[in-house]
Amino acid sequence: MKKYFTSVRKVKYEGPKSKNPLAFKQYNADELILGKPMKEHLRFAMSWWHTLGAMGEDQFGGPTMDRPWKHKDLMKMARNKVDAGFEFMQKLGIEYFCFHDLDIAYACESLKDFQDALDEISDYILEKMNETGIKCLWGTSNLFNHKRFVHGAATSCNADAFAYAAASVKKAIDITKKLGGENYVFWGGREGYETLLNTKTDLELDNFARFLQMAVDYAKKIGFKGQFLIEPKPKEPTKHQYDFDTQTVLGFLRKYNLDKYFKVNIEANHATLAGHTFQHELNMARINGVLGSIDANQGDMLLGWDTDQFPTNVYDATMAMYEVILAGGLNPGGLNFDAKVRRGSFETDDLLIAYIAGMDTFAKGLRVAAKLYEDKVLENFKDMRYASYNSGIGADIVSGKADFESLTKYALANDKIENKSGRQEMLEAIINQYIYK
Ligand code: XUL
Ligand code: CO
Repeated sequence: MKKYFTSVRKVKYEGPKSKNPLAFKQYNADELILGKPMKEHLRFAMSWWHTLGAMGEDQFGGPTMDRPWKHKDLMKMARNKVDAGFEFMQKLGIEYFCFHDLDIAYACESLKDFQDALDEISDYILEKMNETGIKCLWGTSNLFNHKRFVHGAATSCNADAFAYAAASVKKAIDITKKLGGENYVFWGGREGYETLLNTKTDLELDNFARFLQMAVDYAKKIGFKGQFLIEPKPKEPTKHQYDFDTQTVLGFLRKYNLDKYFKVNIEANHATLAGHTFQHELNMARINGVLGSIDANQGDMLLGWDTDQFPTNVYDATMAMYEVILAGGLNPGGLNFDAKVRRGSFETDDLLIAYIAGMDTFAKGLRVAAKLYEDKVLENFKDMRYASYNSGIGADIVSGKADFESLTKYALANDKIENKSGRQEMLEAIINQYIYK
């Protein structure tokens, strides 16, 4: 079989001193961290779309990447992509992949032809999965690319588009189930609005909930046991996306009694587009018990759009893995690189180099976060900071015993409030110290 990534047979762990660009410096799959192999903490996944589909196009220019799996015959190309993807994952020791229906197949004139193509290509993917042991982290349906979704999918003003979207999600759940997918993602590609002048937000949101309820009912019916995930994003492609951020998603799910069926897939660059840190979104998901999975990437803080860059920021990865550890891990979720190489990084080796950089960044983040966690650096400080709630009036507040009258009585007798420093700079310096090690 044709090989696509010929520069390396297998990417190995060579340690922090290695100068080999095609070796891991931090990611040592089987090394135990907090009693668990690194690979089980991280559960890395390859994104089919960015890795095998993206060709370097942007708003101003066409493809820059001449991928060796390109072929005029679209089914042949889809099969080449399967071969290339599995070779890539095996070489990097990545055990999961994520896909949209459109990225594993290709656009067809009719829905029937598209579904037939999906059946054929998923048979081939399944063959490769059985051969290699590589698994599916999640599947999804692309409900944003084609012009039929110009006004949205489940939130479209056009009921025919709603029906088409339902047929697409039904099929994508079928394929995800066939591939043993551990999760299914809903990213509301165009579920939002451009202007309120033409939008019935009430009907759109009710319909969105109806759509998600249908997905829940269908999954039950066919015995799909994967975790449903919603991926928040505040804007882009629409000016306002309904799944703005984790807290907005939770408010929506709770209103429609859907909260027990969904968790969230947090994407780093979506968090920053919402004006949050990556850690904020993970934290909000964790404290609400809905941290499902992660799309790991980073944005460019000087640009206002979704750049989907490979993560290289060790500080952010550390704080992200710290939240993951506190959440008790991601399983059945994982860490999917929803990231693409830059337009100028057009050689196939750049894909290997980018994944190695991303995997090393999160491996280093995990190492640092595990030490912070073991030493209880932040937890001890926080416990001390909130100690006033452990006894006396604080304990009465937390237990629900206090009311405005009892608090007023207390405040009148204790009106000289003494606060202590939050020691932010000290904590930041300690985190740096852990990273220096
Ligand atoms: C888009 C995005 C998607 C989802 C899956 O911003 O992140 O790739 O992850 O549809
Ligand atoms: Co994503």
